[in-house]
Amino acid sequence: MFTIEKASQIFPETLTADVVPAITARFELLSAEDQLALIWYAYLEMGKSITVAALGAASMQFAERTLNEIKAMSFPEQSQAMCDLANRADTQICRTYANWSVNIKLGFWYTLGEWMAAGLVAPIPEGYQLSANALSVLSAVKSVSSGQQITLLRNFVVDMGFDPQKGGGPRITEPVTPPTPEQLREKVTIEGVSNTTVNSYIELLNANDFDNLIQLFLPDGALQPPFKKPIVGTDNVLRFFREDCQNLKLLPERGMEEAADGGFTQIKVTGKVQTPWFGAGVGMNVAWRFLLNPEGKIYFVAIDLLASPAELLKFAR
Ligand code: 45D
Repeated sequence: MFTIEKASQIFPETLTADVVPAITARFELLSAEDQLALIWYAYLEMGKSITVAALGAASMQFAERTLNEIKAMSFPEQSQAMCDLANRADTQICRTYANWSVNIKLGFWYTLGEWMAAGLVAPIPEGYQLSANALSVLSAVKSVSSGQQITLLRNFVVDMGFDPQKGGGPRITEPVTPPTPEQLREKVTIEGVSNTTVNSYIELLNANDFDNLIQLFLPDGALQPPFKKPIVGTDNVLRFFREDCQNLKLLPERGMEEAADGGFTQIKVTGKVQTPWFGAGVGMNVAWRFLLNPEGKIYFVAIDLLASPAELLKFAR
């Protein structure tokens, strides 16, 4: 029978963007100053072709106290606070930061970036020279596709802060917005796949209807986000949906389905995903690899960030 471990190996020919964890690992070895400057340069460079959207003001209120605290500091103190985050130092701000959900962290940096550009927060020093290693990481970042670049930026940011054994306090997350009303939901069609569970998965996630979405999963089912370990079980998967999956746009294109052991069905779908941060400006090339039990419940689904657009068409038999 299937285990999560075995399930995660379905469709082994799928090539994922391994440059992302490789570049992230090299980034982590840089000094805090280099990290901040590198992100700044990468962000400026990307800003020429894609724009970041500030998410709702409502979601920013969770970082507001910390942002105002930083705004009130002197420039050297601000630089220190940002270096502390990159250094994962044990400070109050770093502990607060560690408890925030991904989107709150991104919104916090988005605001700091705006303030740096506006002269309200200490800029990267004029003429700052990146180390040779940092220059090489920066050129690696510039060389990958926009979907891979935004994944890198997100990776750089999420692991900052100080986390005394995962969260010294309660997790701070944005409120869950109500699901899209039925009449405004969009139906999807996927070339080569006609499976009600898969279609419902896409439609319910696009509608932020997480309570119904979780019903598609077996109680011990799992979801594996790109470059992560599987998240297992109803409570954990539902929490992940509520915290990290609001307002995504899944645009599946094509796929294939085939029988697997024990009456299970394995289905691979490829297509694009847009994040609310960049909207239609960045379409990430992804694959969904589903394993459904004989009753059509999801035992496992992996979401992979693909190595190249060619992977969108690859369905080896
Ligand atoms: O340090 O089916 C400055 C799942 C300089 C769910 C800065 C999914 C200093 C199931 C510029 C100020 C979620 C898995 C920093 C599907 C400094 C499912 C600022 C997939 C840090 C499909 C930097 C969803 C800033 C996917 C502001 C694949 C950086 C979603 C901002 C992917 C970076 C979403 C931002 C991604 C990055 C979003 C906003 C990769 C956003 C990335």
